Amino acid sequence: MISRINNLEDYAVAYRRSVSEPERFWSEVAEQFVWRKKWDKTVEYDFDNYNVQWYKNGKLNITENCLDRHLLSRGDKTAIHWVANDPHEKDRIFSYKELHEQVSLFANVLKRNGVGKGDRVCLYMPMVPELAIAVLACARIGAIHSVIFGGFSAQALADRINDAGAKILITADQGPRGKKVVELKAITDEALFKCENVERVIVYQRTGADVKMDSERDVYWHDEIKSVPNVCDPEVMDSEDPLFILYTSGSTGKPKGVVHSTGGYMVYTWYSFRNVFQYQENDVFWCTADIGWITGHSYIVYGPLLEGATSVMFEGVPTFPDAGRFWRVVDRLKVNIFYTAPTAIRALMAQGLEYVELYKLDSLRVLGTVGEPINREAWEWYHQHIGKGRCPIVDTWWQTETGGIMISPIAGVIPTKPTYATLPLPGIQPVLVDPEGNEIEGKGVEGNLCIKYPWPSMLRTTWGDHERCKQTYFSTFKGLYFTGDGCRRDEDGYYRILGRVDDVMNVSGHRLGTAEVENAINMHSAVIESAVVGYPHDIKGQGIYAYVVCDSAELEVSTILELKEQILEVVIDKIGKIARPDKVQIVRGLPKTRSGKIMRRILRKIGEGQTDNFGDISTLLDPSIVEAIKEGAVKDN
Ligand code: 6R9
Repeated sequence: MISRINNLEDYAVAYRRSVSEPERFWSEVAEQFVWRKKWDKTVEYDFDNYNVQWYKNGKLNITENCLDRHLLSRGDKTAIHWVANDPHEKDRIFSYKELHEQVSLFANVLKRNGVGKGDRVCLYMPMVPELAIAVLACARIGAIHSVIFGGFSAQALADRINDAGAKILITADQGPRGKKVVELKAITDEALFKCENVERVIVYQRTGADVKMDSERDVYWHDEIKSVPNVCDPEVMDSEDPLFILYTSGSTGKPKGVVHSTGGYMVYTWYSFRNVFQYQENDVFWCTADIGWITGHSYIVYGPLLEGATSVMFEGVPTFPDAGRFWRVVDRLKVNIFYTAPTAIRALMAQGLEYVELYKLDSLRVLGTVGEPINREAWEWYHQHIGKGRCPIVDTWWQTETGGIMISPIAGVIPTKPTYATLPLPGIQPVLVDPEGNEIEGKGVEGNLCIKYPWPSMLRTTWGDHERCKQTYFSTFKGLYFTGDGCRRDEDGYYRILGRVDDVMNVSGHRLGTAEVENAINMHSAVIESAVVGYPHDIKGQGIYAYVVCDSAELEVSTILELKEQILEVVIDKIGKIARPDKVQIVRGLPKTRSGKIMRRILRKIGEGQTDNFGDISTLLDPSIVEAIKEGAVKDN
């Protein structure tokens, strides 16, 4: 069958066909879904004005394919197996039948609260099954979901709600995470002072804490589902209707709402899920991501459910109550496929092997990583101590914008190589280009990673600003989608991602724009200007280094330490803890060229601990600044 790659020969055949006859290839893959009306044309595209349509005029509902389609053959099979933050709390298990019913109930709740096709629904929730249920309920009625990671601050939440123009928000009273509790409802209340359009808030009771409820605006989830029918016919959607918006960082200060559409996203997340991980009918699959990120969307919710798989959903963190938590859950649930981030692997590695050796881990068959480049030590540790040398590691490269995995080994089929994402999936045509946009052919070369042909789950636009989408992804190199990553193709033709070439940092696998963090820092009343760069960090991959210029007349603090504390607070307040700089250095000025451009290259080098080899600094307005910053760096950190 075309949809399943079982060996290298299958891969070679599928890849070749996907390039020589892409329409036929993707048409055949899509055949096995339930379509209310078949498409007229498989793909139509224009990369200059950016417009792409997959499965044109096809009609479908993605939840019919995630849920209804499985009811006969897999009705009693576990769809979602939820594990709580607290190891003493009972698991919650939803069969396909039960999930279908819960989604239908909540879809009716949304309808009763005035939500219809095309409306935006924001979700600000902990990792509870109700988050997946709410996501699917939106898709059921054709509303566009926008999940906002529960670690974002009130300000970041408000910005995203307003950008999406949502009238309704789903949240919870609180969200337990490790030893801490996130006050989701209180943060929501604060955010909503700035969101005039939100008329309704549905609150799921996770902990039962006594939270403030606005009698005109707020209702409880459990009250709402009591009085609605448990049947909800899926809304028939066009293949190109938006399915969701997910905000992500770019090189400007404003997060962009990446828009994915229905038909293509469905086909590609499913195809990539089953092939990369080689999912077999009775496997238990566990992706440890949060649904607030694309990895959770595609490989906790949509990909696995489209396949009829059992997907584990975990509320907690890797180190609570101790660094053996992941492995205890793997043994208890007999997890076969485990997918996590390099930053988690490095954090657990640092805690020592005693937390690993207590567990058998013999159910594991495939391991995966995502989100950032994996260093060799972490790869070897994962391979040897978790996979016991017998589980292939799939190092999956992709992005919020790509919707699904793009370059990755196919487990057990493509031979792996530490730190290499290896080869493109069928349908994906990567190219490396030089700064002028010329394709760099051959092997043993490096360049900017671009994709030259559309694939079904690529982003369609950035919400409310198509021009920005065109500018960001399709204008740097003509006729190509530009990923923002640098990449090497080695002597075997294998791809190795080298990291971002733009002003985007990757901190613990989370994307953050340097400008976003700078904007937050600049909100402090004493700050004149700032420059933020990423620097190598043992656990996080990259840490955040902030160089800050202050106006001493505005300083209302007695010590530099206090000032730094305040700056960190402002960032936490404007964005959230994930954006908290690891190092703050107060400097008297930034290295600027005569035309006023900050030479970030120099700041990056100082961040890396380099003290010489700054290259040509003769264009600097005041070269003595470099020396001063260097000395300060040694003293401060
Ligand atoms: C899925 C996801 C995307 C950026 C991407 C790249 C980095 C992701 C990677 C990787 C090296 C991998 N990245 N996977 N780098 N190896 N296997 O993470 O999406 O949050 O949008 O981040 O993450 O730099 O451009 P997103």
